[in-house]
Amino acid sequence: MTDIPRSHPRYASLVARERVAEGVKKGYTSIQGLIAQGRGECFDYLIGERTTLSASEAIRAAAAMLLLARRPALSVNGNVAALAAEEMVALAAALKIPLEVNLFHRSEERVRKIADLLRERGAAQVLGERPDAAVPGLEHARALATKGGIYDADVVLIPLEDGDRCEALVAMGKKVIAIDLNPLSRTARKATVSIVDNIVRAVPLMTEQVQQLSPLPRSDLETMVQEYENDRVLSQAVQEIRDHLERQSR
Ligand code: PTJ
Repeated sequence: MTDIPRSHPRYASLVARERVAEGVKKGYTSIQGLIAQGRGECFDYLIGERTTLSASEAIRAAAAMLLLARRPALSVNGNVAALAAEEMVALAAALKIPLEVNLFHRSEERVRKIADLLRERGAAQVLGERPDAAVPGLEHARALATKGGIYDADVVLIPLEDGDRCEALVAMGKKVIAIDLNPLSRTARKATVSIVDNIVRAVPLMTEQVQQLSPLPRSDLETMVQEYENDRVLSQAVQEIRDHLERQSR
């Protein structure tokens, strides 16, 4: 990786870019992942490269939803592996659940490399290498899922996803938590809880929330989930971008 000095004003963003480029070189991130990263960087810039109030609210609701779930699942693709492998392993450990590799541009080699990377970073169990079910309504290999994982889950976390799979999972009756820097994306619009934040910031905050909320009674968690309104939170995310741009252009 290119050596980025910590003093560089765009340190975090440049390190993330290097990680995705490294993922492509090592063969676990798709070449298309570079374009997704560029789009993400642009939205992160508009948001102000911080976790906004609306994102914090979504993160809290997502943590409550994961704790209430009968069978939660966490999906990992090539960009997620490059940017937040350790952080996803920590979230899975806090929830005591496996991670599942689930790819848009699927190749068996990439699935294996991502699973190996997650195990290297300490994952106790990784699903996705031997899918035995398919999400209805999706064509081709991206429908592949695992029984006991995403296929049977009642709540699924899908970071950096495309809208089709989000919609298909919702159509199966699942609650879907998205992490997507674009508040206007189809994924963000279709998900049950949309976290408009960079995965690099959002996942550690989710793990923190899972740890903080886990001692609470179920009724408190249920109230948090019931009070959460995704449309309102997404409108707030757009307003936060507007406000940020206004401050910057003064
Ligand atoms: O590894 P694969 O084959 O499963 O492919 C993964 C990608 C990400 C290439 C694939 O899912 C894809 O093409 O996704 P999209 O349709 O480009 O959507 C990705 C979304 O994630 C976009 O809305 C981006 O703005 C957003 N995004 C990109 N980087 C980040 C992000 N959101 C949060 N944090 C990021 N770092």
